[in-house]
Amino acid sequence: MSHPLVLVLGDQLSLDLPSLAELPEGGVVTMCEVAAEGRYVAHHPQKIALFLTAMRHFAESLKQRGIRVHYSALDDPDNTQDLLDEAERVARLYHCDEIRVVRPGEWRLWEAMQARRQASLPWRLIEDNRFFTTPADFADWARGRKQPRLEYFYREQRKRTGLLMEGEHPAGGRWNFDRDNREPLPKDVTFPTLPRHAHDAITRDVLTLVAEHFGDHFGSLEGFNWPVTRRQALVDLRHFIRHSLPDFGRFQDAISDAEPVLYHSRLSAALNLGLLSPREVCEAAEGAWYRGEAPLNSVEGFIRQILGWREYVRGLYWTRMPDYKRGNRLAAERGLPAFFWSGDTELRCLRRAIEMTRDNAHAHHIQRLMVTGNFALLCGVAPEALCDWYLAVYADASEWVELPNTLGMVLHADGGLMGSKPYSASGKYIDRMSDHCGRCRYDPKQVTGARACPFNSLYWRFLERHADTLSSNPRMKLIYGSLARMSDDKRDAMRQQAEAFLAGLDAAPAYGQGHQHRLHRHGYHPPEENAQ
Ligand code: FAD
Ligand code: DLZ
Repeated sequence: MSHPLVLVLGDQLSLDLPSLAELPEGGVVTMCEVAAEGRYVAHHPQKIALFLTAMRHFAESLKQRGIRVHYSALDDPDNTQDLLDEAERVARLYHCDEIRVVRPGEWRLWEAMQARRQASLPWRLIEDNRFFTTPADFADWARGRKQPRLEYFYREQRKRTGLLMEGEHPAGGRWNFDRDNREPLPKDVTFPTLPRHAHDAITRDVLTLVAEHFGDHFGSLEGFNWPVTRRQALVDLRHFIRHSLPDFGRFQDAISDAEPVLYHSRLSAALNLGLLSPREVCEAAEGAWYRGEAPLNSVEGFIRQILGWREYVRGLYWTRMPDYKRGNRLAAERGLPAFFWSGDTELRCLRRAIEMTRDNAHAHHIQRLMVTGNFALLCGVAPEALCDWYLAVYADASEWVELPNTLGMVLHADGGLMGSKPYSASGKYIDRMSDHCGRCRYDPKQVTGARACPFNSLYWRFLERHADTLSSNPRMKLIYGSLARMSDDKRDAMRQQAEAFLAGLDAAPAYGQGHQHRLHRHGYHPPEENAQ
């Protein structure tokens, strides 16, 4: 009879994980904290701390259920500090004859595990059942479609799950209520405050450990307030459904200078770590609509993000990798602007998005897409540089979800799989959807001149530069018409304005120069200060 070791990864913290359900009598489970996973990109310290403390809490809950767990802590002297090597070391310790693991969240690990399937200590990969769809389901759906569009995938998902369905028909008679979901924020709005999660001894130890080992990474540990157990994640879910979901839809696209979360759920990290299941989150939102506690535009919009987008990006990732990662349709080659690692820029919207990222290891979708993402798209930042940044700085970042969003949705580098047109926008859009511009040194109404918002000239330069690829896109005909009607002089002036701005960006010191003192200013202070 086989004597397996079950490896539970940092984003597999679900008691109903299939490898745990199949655990034989006396079977051993291992969880491994390893430095390599904290460093393969320089993850935000809050992200590392979240993974490590959530892993430690999960290991405790397995032990309380009588499961034998070998937990490799980061500072164990024998720790090999590499995920696969460490699991193999533990397997030998317990005389196991195979290692079982549920499909990891990143291709690089999946590939390395596959390569060891025939080894003397073989790895056995088990399909992850914690999503609505498997990669095979997605491949079946996408087969024969020229363009696997989200909207059609999402409708199939609604029919398959019955979520927001009235018999054969979508609830409310429409699949999509997006047109009701584009309001900017009114002036006197107040937002729900996220629940505060007390730091217990486990979290306090981890925060100290992370400050010690990863304190040189971009990001502050100070405001760490992530749910680190299932119980805390459920508190956040209930809080969101009650206080934020009703307004989620209306203000889904809005951006605030002061408020990082608005009416978003901030549930992505808990979902991605496995503390919450996507089904329970969608059902909780659906229940609020049935009880009359949240309007359909909000509930449908929210469910679409999880049942639609989240599953769709995962399907794309697993069916298109590894080629997907090499996509660079717009031949973008610029390095990442240095201020992405410091927030040191006079563009108010970018400064605030990066400061919020530094402080919270989080920014909401529109900040990621229309502020930092849009800017990188317009400047022509190389996909690899931008993807590494997003993967590093957000607590919810795992490559299966980060890569299609960054390379595909933001940079249009997949040639239009994720979106039929690039999400490029000028300063006008940011002005309409946010309250940043009134506090900025630049004017969103000016295209050239010393006070002109750089987004404007960059936007027109981007359209000019990619006219061969984009001008025939039916969704971009109108904007290319406007460009064509501009005088040559105006176009020359805009082009020069954009080029001068980009030359300034390239001349700025590269990442690493002079950012250390800023990181220390935002470091984690000893546990007693944060203890609650
Ligand atoms: P809400 O707005 O409350 O949305 C609810 C849930 O829907 C989220 O928790 C998330 O699970 C899901 N969701 C929403 N939009 C998307 C999307 N586009 N793709 C997949 N799931 C979605 N999300 C991640 O979970 N991890 C990432 O690494 C990540 N990287 C991103 C990078 C870029 C450049 C962009 C534009 C988006 C990225 N997203 C990522 C998607 C989205 O921005 C985050 O899921 C969202 O901001 C998380 O905040 P929230 O939980 O408050 O989301
Ligand atoms: C992000 C992360 C970090 C920082 N540390 C660990 C770790 O020590 N052990 C672990 O199992 N996972 C960690 N992770 C998540 C991994 O990088 C990776 O994304 C998932 O394990 C893939 O399923």
